[in-house]
Order: sequence, then structure tokens, then C-alpha cells
Amino acid sequence: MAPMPNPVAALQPMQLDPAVEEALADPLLSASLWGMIALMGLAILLFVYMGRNVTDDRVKLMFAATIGIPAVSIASYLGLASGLTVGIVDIPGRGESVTLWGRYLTWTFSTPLILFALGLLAGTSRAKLFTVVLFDMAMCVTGLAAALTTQALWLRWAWFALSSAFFAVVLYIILVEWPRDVADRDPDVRELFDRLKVLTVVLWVGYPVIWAAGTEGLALLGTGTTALALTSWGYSLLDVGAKFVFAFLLLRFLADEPAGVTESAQVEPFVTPGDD
Ligand code: RET
Repeated sequence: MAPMPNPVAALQPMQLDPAVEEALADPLLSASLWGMIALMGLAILLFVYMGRNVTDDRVKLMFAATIGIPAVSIASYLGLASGLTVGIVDIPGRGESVTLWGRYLTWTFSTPLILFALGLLAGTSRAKLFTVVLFDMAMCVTGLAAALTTQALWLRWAWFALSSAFFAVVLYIILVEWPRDVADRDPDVRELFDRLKVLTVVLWVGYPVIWAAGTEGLALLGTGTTALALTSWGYSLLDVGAKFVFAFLLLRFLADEPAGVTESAQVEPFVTPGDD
């Protein structure tokens, strides 16, 4: 008689690849993930507390977008720490390498929130908000493709180049278009925008640099667990600035509902052409 299939075996949980398990067991790597889960959890509590007295609808919108940044982030890091969004790629000429691909996936959801909040602060148009979010999401998805491509090494860099081209559009809007939009706003809004603009541009440029130098790119520090942990720390430290410091500076300013950012400031995304 043919052996009966074991129905319980089919119910067994998904198994992690031993190389992934080994990487996640590394204290340096896991600290770069669990440390961020703790920080982002605290950030959510702090930001909700900071917004407790906000009444203006436009300020509430900016608060919601900004609190969404650590909210997405905590899920992103939990995905990595639990191994759900960590895998193995066979990079041509280099062999098998562990990839924390979940980062690129979740940037698709967190980075638009950063840009949305910054664009609203600048008082930009709906068209520019849409454009920046579109190209930013395209940058993240093509960055994910770069990390997961195994067909040929040059194809990984082709995806990297495409992602960088989309990134150039995002930088152009932040550095050229939005400063024009913010020029006729209150001086305190302009000052904060300038600070956040510099913070954002400097830190965001660091991400492709880490990609290119780290385990996904040229592997300048090798491909072992320590190199993976250092690459992960690089991204985590950039995240502290690009998400936590960014959100904190913005919300500290917004909590008092300054006149330059409220509904009554009538900035373009909320004004129809006949209104002014
Ligand atoms: C990749 C690799 C491909 C080329 C480029 C990249 C840019 C990534 C950036 C990420 C920013 C992430 C942030 C996350 C915070 O939640 C995908 C690394 C250009 C700019 C700010």
C-alpha cells in the first residue's frame, strides 16, 4: 500500500534558510534591527503625544503623514528581524549572499510619506507632490529589483542606474522646485524647510552610496556576516536621521500650529484656481 501523505507536515511553518538564520543570530546584525524597532516604537508614542492638541485639519494631515514614517518603519524592521523579508541571492561571480530585501520594499511606503510631509510644508502643488511620490516609489521598486537580480552582474547595475535616474528627479524637485514654492511663505516655514531639505538630501544620497559599497554592490568589506551587519548598521543610522530626526524637527514646529502652515494659509494643494 502506498504511504499516506502526512497532513501535519503540510502545516509546518515556513523554514528559514540556515544562512539567513545564521545571519540573524549575529548580535551586531540583530542589534541594527531590534534597536530600530525600539526607537521607532518610542518615536510613535512621542509623536502622538506631541500632536495631542492639534486641531487644524492641514496640520493634522501633516502629523498623520509624519507619524506614518515610524509606523511603516517598525513593520519593516520586524519583517527583517523575523526573517520574513530576508533571503539568499546567488550573485554572479560571487556566490550566495544574504539580502535584507525587505528594506527596499518598505521604503516604497515610508519615503513617500517623508516627501509628502516636506512638500506640504513647502506649500507645493498637487502636480509636484504626485510627481515626486511617483518617481520616489519607482526609485525604491527598481532598487529592490537591483538587489534581487541574479541573471548577470551588469543587470544589477543597470537596475541601480535606473533607480538613480529616478532619484535624480526626486532630488531636482527637492532642490530646485520646492525652494521656489516656499520662497513666498513665512520666514519660519522657509527656515525649517531649508534645514529639512539639507538633512534629507545629504542623508538620502548616503543610501545609494551604502548600496554600491556594501554587500549588494561592490562588497568593499566582503560578503560575510560582519560585512552584512555593517551594511545594515549603515542603513539603520541613516534611518535615524532621515526618519526620526526629520520627523521630530517637523512635528516640534507643527505642534504649535504656526499660522504659516494651517488651513487658513491656503496653500495650493487645497485651493482651487478660483479661490484666490
Ligand atoms: C537604492 C539603490 C539603487 C539606487 C538608489 C537607491 C536609493 C535609495 C534611497 C533610499 C532612501 C531611503 C529612506 C528610507 C527611510 O525610510 C535603492 C539604495 C538611488 C534614496 C529615506
